[in-house]
Amino acid sequence: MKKYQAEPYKIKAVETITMTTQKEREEYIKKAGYNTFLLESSQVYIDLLTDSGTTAMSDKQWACMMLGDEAYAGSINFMHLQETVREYYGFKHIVPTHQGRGAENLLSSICIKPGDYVPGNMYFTTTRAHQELNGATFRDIIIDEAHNAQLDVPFKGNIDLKKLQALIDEVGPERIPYVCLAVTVNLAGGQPVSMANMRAVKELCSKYGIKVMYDATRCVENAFFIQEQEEGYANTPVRAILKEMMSYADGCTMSGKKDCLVNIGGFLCMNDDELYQKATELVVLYEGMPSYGGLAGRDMEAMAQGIKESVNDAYISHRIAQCRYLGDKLIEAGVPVVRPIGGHAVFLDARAFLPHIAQEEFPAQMLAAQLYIESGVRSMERGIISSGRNKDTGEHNRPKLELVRLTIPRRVYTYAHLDVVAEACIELYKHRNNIKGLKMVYEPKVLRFFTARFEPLS
Ligand code: PLI
Repeated sequence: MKKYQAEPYKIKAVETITMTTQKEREEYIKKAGYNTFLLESSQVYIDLLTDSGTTAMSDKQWACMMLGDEAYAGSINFMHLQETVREYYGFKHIVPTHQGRGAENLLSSICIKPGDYVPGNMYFTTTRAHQELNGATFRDIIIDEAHNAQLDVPFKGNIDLKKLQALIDEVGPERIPYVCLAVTVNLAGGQPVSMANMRAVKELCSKYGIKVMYDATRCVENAFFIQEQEEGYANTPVRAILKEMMSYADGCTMSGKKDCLVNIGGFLCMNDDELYQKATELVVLYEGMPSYGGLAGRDMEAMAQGIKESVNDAYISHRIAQCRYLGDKLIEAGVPVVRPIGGHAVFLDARAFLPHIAQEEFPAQMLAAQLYIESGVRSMERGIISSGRNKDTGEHNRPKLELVRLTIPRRVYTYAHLDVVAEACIELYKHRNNIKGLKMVYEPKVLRFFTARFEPLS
């Protein structure tokens, strides 16, 4: 078998991309306030900003778009989506939402009361924002290893059961509405959680009557890592692993824009009838009827088809191979990246890349801007800017991980594109000592990384 498996698909439609000059890119990034989120996509050559909603849908999914039953209520596409989620994920109830954060909003609003604590295996930006908006304090209970970028150990996304137990002892189980367990952990580098850990978290929570709600956003990628690396799963199909994973949860939020292979969509799942009732009361306020939740019928049909395609073993092993192809090239060249390479991206370790820039001078933000200037490749800061400020003290949160994410959209780019990305990073690394920091000149109050603006320090 080849180390980097060839694409298990062929290309049927082509989207042209344009190349710009370095001089043009210097102007574009300046105009965008050194924030890659504020670039126009027409100014980008290879777009590794995110794997969210950037998937190439299959011919079958495009065919599904013609099967949209755009009824206001009870569309046939909702029935298909419901059947599919029940079959592949195993939950009893599903509430569609326009995307993942729509589901997070519903879950946080229904379950959290002010003064509660929500423990999780590292934060995600929108997830924590919804928890905090509803009056909860987030507690990071991921294993310590996850905060060490260079440490190459499996299942770095695992929950530290001692940290979970300590929180239960400290605040009492009645102030923990649920544990938010993410599979995989985006901001740790796309690191997976082992099946054993999921089982153990469920067991501990059951003792105290605490719910376990998954952030299932990249759950299929997580299932692949279990198949590859956890004892006893080598011969189990990803599809079956996924179902077992979900059996240790009481429900999940899902951003369909990642592992469900669609450009828009999400859902909230649960087994509890009462919780479902509450979700249906709230979804009509924020999203729409419980049978469409902010989605067109065609989008639900495409998502149902995407869920089926996502558990195809050839698809998912190629996806991970693409990430490793890029990661291995960088590792060979000595460029510091988060180890092991995760499921959706390669993360440059900006602390090690630019040790001469202090965290308050936003090394990862500047590294993403410089990579764009160098090559037209768009990436994203995942460090101090993404981490925001402490909701009580107003100080910057200072994550140990100061990263730039090179996120690989699903079924979009070829290995040749990834060669371009690798070469650009390697070139930049050679000139890293010339790179200086940034100052923030505009800071929005919530989720600042999306629209904050910066100027280079002289
Ligand atoms: O972008 P949404 O609203 O569909 O999903 C929110 C969301 C929830 N959990 C996790 C782990 C995510 O990664 C996530 C969205 N991620 C984005 C947009 C990303 O670029 O990683």
